Amino acid sequence: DPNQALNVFKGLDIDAQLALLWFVYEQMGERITPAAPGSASPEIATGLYNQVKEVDQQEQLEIMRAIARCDASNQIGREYGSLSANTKLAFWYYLAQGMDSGEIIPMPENYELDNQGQDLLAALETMGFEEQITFLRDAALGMGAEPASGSNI
Ligand code: 45D
Repeated sequence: DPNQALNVFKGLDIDAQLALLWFVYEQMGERITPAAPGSASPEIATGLYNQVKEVDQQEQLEIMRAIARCDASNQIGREYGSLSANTKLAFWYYLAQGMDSGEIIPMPENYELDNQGQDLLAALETMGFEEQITFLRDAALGMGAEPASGSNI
């Protein structure tokens, strides 16, 4: 179930988390569409995406790693942290599309998930679309630094 999957996800190292999201994106493919209008803020996600697009590839990767590990010293990670769950997910979706179009650093050609990651991917593949979205939304929600006024005091 999505909750158990999330626990496994959080146990992966940061690079494996990014790689797993990428493989999920590839596997969901064209079924991902902006579902309910208004449930995300596409302008905000696009604005943040554009900031990532501007920097060189290595820095793009460092930004994504910083978000994934909730690094509060990263400006984009802090902005990300203040977004709603759906907008966070839309942002990851734009990043993945950017990887497809060549605007964002691609996956290394021969990257392979470790066993734990492969098992998780296989488990996610058995889930329905709604459950996958639940997993992704929770995964995206758990990333990024809390805003200064948040509950992480
Ligand atoms: O060199 O608009 C490694 C809703 C190794 C509704 C690497 C929705 C080292 C509103 C770290 C692997 C929310 C339902 C390199 C939309 C190394 C709405 C790089 C749906 C280079 C759209 C790895 C949204 C990298 C959905 C760069 C369902 C990995 C969105 C990057 C789903 C991975 C989005 C990325 C998904 C993965 C996005 C960017 C699954 C993104 C996945």
